Amino acid sequence: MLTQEQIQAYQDEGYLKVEGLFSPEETEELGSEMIRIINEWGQETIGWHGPWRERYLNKEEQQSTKAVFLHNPHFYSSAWGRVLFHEGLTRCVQQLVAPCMQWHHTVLHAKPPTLGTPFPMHQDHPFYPHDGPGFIDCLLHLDDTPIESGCLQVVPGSHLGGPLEHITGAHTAPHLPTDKYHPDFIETVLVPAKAGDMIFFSYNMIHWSDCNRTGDWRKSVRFGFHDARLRPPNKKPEDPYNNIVVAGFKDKPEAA
Ligand SMILES: O=C(O)CCC(=O)C(=O)O
Repeated sequence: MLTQEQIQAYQDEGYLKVEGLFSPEETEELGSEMIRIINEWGQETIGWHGPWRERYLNKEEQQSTKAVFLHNPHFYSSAWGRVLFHEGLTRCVQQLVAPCMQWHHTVLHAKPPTLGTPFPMHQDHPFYPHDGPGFIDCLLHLDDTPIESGCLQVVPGSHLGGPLEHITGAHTAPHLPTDKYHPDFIETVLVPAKAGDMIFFSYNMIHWSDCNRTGDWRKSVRFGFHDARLRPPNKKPEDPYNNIVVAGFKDKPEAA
């Protein structure tokens, strides 16, 4: 159970780290299953594309970063299916957002050893817009993630301004314009973590992370959940918008 102070901190700052939400045994099982998934199904890329790379990386590094991204680990491993109903996780998202929570996605973001890719400043809203603020990202750390391995960095309170305009298009992953939003101009808070820690954050919170410059992997998995009443803004009212309900019961909305 979260305390009232933790819930208030999430509401005020837009993020909350919960240490040891997953036990060492749970983290070890999920971590070793993930290594097997990466080895059998994973593919290394340079990470997100886009003009932002010129502002975050030197010329040589722009082409030599490494990343392994993988959606839906539950397609390969039942442990990654069961975890959607993890009691500690579902209780936290209920307390932080709403009594009935719907799963949206699970995605691995792994930064391999030298040189794991950075992520530019962005909100997650443009990746999966919904019609309200009740969307929470949950970053489960599978490895110890010190500052040098490219831990998450956040702009506390930035979620309160709502969705911002991002640079988008086929040539780039959505990111905030680098002439205004860049670590050179915007102060951010480092959130290093240990394996088993979870960082909860609003999809409207501005965040980024630097390269992994250590000799170790930095693997984390982001779960996205939202208040089951939320919908993508351009969905027709008559079209259902359902997915796995991980906590609570989804009431039928009243006809408009
Ligand atoms: O894992 C990270 O460091 C950041 C990933 C990210 O930007 C995200 O989950 O939206």
